[in-house]
Amino acid sequence: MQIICNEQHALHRGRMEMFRGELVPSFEKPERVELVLAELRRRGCHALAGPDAGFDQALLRAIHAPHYLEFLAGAWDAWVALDPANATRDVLPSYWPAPGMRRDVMPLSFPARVGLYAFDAGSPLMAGTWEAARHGAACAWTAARRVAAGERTAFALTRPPGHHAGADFYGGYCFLNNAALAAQTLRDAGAARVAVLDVDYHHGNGTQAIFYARSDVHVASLHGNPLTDYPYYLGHADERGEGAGLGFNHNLPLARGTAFEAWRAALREALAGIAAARAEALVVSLGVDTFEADPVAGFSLVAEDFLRAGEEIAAAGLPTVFVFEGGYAVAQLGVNVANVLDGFAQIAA
Ligand code: SP5
Ligand code: ZN
Repeated sequence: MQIICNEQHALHRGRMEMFRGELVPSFEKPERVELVLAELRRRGCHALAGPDAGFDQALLRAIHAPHYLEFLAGAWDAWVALDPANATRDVLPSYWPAPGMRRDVMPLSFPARVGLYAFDAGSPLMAGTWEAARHGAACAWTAARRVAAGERTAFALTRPPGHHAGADFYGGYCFLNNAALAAQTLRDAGAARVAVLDVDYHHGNGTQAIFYARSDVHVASLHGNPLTDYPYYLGHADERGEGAGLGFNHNLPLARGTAFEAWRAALREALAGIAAARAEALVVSLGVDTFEADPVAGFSLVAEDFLRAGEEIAAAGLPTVFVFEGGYAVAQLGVNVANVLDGFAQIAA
């Protein structure tokens, strides 16, 4: 299998995230990708490559608002300009507009601007964030190009993850929506209809929002019920799309503690919806925070279940781009991700 990865991911190394009133060490860290890569190398059978040349910001504008991209590109310098001592601290938001307050006037104050773009206080932005995110997006774009060119599958092994990032907002450790970019790339390369299957523990609110009114990209997501789990304010079963996109968004919220059998039933339901939408290509937002020992999530999949999950996804028979998302039980991360890919490869071969 083709693995598209980069070294610049390590430039993003958030220090702390806000959790219940205190700053705790960030769960989303460079070791995540390093350990997955080590396990893939150990198993062999994978061709590693960097992103193709020619990726530029114009491609990102198919997914993200220009003013948001400008904000991300300039955020670090604006933060340090506030106070040189900020160079040793990450950006976290402190202020948000309440309902009824103005979002249509861009504040001059940088901390006030952050609150217009960040939807949580758990996603540190630092000096290398923009560069890491752009290289990650380039990997997702490249993996999609490989699949569009005829590969059965490719894996964009990148971080920071992407599925919580919307057209003009970030959160959930995500800044640029890699899966959305991969889906759009497949569309641009000629697939009439594309599906995104999001198996991360958390609802992919950014991906849903980006494609909510579109019928050409069907979005299906299996996740912890937003009544109890992050991102809380989106991901319910009655969110089915709007306008032309009505019927092309499929949420399958599951209770905390859900184990593989029930999870697989939901996966099959999601794949049936993807088949009914007559998708010609598939993007999988591959988070493995569904693992029983994950420190930020609540399902109870075990390592072996990830092999079965890969087999189920391969049985859909679609050209498939995998994009790395969450998964924070670092010791088992490599095995769990490699199991999905190996399960896929066994059926796809
Ligand atoms: C891509 C992705 O998986 N983003 C997830 C963001 C989740 N952020 C909220 C995490 C809540 C942290 N809970 C800590 C529990 C400590 N025992
Ligand atoms: Zn997640």
